[in-house]
Amino acid sequence: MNKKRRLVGQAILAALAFPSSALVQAADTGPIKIGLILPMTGQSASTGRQIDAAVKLWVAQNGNKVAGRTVEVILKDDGAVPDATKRIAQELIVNDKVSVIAGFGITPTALATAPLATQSKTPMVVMAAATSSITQASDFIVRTSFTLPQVATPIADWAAKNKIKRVITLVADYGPGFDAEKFFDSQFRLDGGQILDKLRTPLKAPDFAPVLQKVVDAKPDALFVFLPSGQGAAFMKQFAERGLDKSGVKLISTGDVTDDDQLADMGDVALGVVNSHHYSAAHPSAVNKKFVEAFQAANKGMRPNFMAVGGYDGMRVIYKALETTKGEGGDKLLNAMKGQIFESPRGAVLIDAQTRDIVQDVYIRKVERVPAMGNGLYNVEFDVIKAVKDPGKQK
Ligand code: VNL
Repeated sequence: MNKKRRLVGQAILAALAFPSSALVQAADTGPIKIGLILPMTGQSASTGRQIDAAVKLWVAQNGNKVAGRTVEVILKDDGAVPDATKRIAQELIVNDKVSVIAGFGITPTALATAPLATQSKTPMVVMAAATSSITQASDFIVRTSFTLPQVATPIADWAAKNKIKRVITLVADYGPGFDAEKFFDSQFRLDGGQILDKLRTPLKAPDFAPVLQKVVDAKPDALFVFLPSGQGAAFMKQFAERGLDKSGVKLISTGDVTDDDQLADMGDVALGVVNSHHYSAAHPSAVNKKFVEAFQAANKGMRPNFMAVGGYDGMRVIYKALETTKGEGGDKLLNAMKGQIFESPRGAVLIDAQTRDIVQDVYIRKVERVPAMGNGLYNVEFDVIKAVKDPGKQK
């Protein structure tokens, strides 16, 4: 074989071995593709609905052109089933030659896909899933949502400082639940509190009756709860049905439980629930007011929740990075995502260049009726812990 032939042969072999978006996109002047994988059906469909709406709002407000090229978002439904997420991601990377994969409604779907991001050098923007370890599963993962250690630690601290001494924890029985349980527990005990019991409910089709009976029997000062977005309303209903809202057991939680997607319809049982999170639709900033108004106008009045903001900010990170690389993907695109600082509807945020995780303010909020906002139920912020890094990475 002459030298030229050999080089061509090697190039073809390399392309076959690494059908990566970076290699293909470099020579391409066609559309830049973003593969958006979300649960549009099944138990986590509200997360898909919120993020999809936020991504569409971003594109409507910012246009579908970056660096002179058209941006195309390809939305796929994985039903929150990890095997489906992985198969869809593979197709998007190999067949559609996307520059970015994004979305990921629940932790198992993000973890199942992480190795593909690494192998193909495709930046993977996690807009929802919130187990601390996700960003360690691939160097190509950037997260724009939050982590459970980030939000569970501040509410433990608040509880200990507010005369709550004996707590039962209740979490969904998988990754983010384990994080919430562990980081609430360690902060609360460090502050001198006592954990009476640690309860868990299955991720799929949870029945809260048996665990709530344990709470009735043990009469703790407070029940701390983490459940994924979409389960809060069902939990609140059963909490009230058992009379727990009038029993003197205080309900405290992460903001996943008092989720803006469902909060308006939860009723009086939610009133007074103190919780911690990074986003409230009632966050009093000009940027947020504009975001909420535009989101509601485009979606028949639907109120954006923290998932929507994770999607909206994820698009910001992708667009800015594409501007920097002039549309190039791979390592360059990943590097351009690192270190971004901007004002999100939630407040100031940073994509930590070392961990690729989001650094953000965490708010302590109380559910109240807000006369200035149609007398609806909202998470009203009354305290803030500034620039919180994921405590899960500091162990
Ligand atoms: C996760 C974490 C999912 C928090 C959630 O809602 C949530 C996750 C669907 O990492 O699976 O609120």
